[in-house]
Amino acid sequence: MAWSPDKTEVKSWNEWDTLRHVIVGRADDCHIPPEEPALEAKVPEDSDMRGQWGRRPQETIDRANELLDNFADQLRKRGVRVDRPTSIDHSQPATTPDFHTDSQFGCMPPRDVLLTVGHEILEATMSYRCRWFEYLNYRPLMQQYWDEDPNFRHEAAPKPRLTDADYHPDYLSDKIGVEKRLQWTAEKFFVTTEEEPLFDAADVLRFGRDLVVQHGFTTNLKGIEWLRRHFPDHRVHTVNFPGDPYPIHIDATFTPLRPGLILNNPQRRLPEEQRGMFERNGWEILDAAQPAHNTPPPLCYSSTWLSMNVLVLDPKTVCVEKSEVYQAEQMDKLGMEVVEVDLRDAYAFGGGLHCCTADVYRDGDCEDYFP
Ligand code: DAV
Repeated sequence: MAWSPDKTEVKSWNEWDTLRHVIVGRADDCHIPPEEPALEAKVPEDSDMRGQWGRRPQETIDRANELLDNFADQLRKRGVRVDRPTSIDHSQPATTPDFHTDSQFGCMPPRDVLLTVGHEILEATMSYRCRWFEYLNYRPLMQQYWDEDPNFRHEAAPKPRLTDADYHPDYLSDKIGVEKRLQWTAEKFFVTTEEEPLFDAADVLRFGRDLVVQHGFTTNLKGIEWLRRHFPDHRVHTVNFPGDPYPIHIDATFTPLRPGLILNNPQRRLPEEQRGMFERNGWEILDAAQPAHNTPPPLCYSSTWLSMNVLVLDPKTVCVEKSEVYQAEQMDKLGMEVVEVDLRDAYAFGGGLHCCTADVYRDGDCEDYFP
């Protein structure tokens, strides 16, 4: 049955079929959280964020909200239904029997927390203490979908304990240096241990029957095994990208645009031995265009490669950040219509156009692209 704006239905099997209903995050009350093991490993040695924490400056919150509101309006004008989360108070400390953190993170980006697979939305375990309660920002929407769609499966992965046993102490110095980090990621020695299953939703890409999951700082092998057991009708593939000294989240590294075509970050190429399933099935893996910027904006966790963190609206249409002119040009040459979205001043809140959204409904069914 065709999608109707008057009826809520949760369904999305991949990253590219026509988008009908989406969640766009909010910058409200976002914090730079205090130091904690997993977060320290992600912040580059020379970052302006080292040693800082607290509520983000109000003018940056207002500006990011303005851009996110505009993006939501742009999507609505194209006929996409857009829902927004309800921010909790992120200044509240979080304490469990196992850990304490003096503040939380924010209501951004939803892609990190919510994994939509078919009729299910799964709340990820997360791997940062400051993000343990982040799912609460989305619970009003989850409850609404639950009430309105009788086929919606609302699931939550087991909450991790996040004791010190979850993190390798070797990683917790600010003087490691990029060379050492690159060696460690090539050896698949990451900040998180295999104490218990850990994953962020943004480490997962959906290709119909196949899920491609990045092993890195935010997702460990037990997390991937948990996903494999949780989705028994899917094939779950583990990938890693040795060129990334701070590997969190797959969506500035590997970007499927349509069946048969993926952009890959040229500094973080998928290793040869992991390309088999794509090559055997005639998929092309292209190097993404260079970012337009040499540095990320101030107080930003992410790299300049948010250039390739695009949101595909359908196999011929893609949202690209407005200043990312090289990425837009490449999309144009690939035959895609480019929708320009001004978002760079919101990057610091956790990412780009893919990050700041989470799928609720896309057309299409669960197909097997890698038979
Ligand atoms: O390149 O810093 C950002 C991904 C955010 N979801 C990077 C990864």
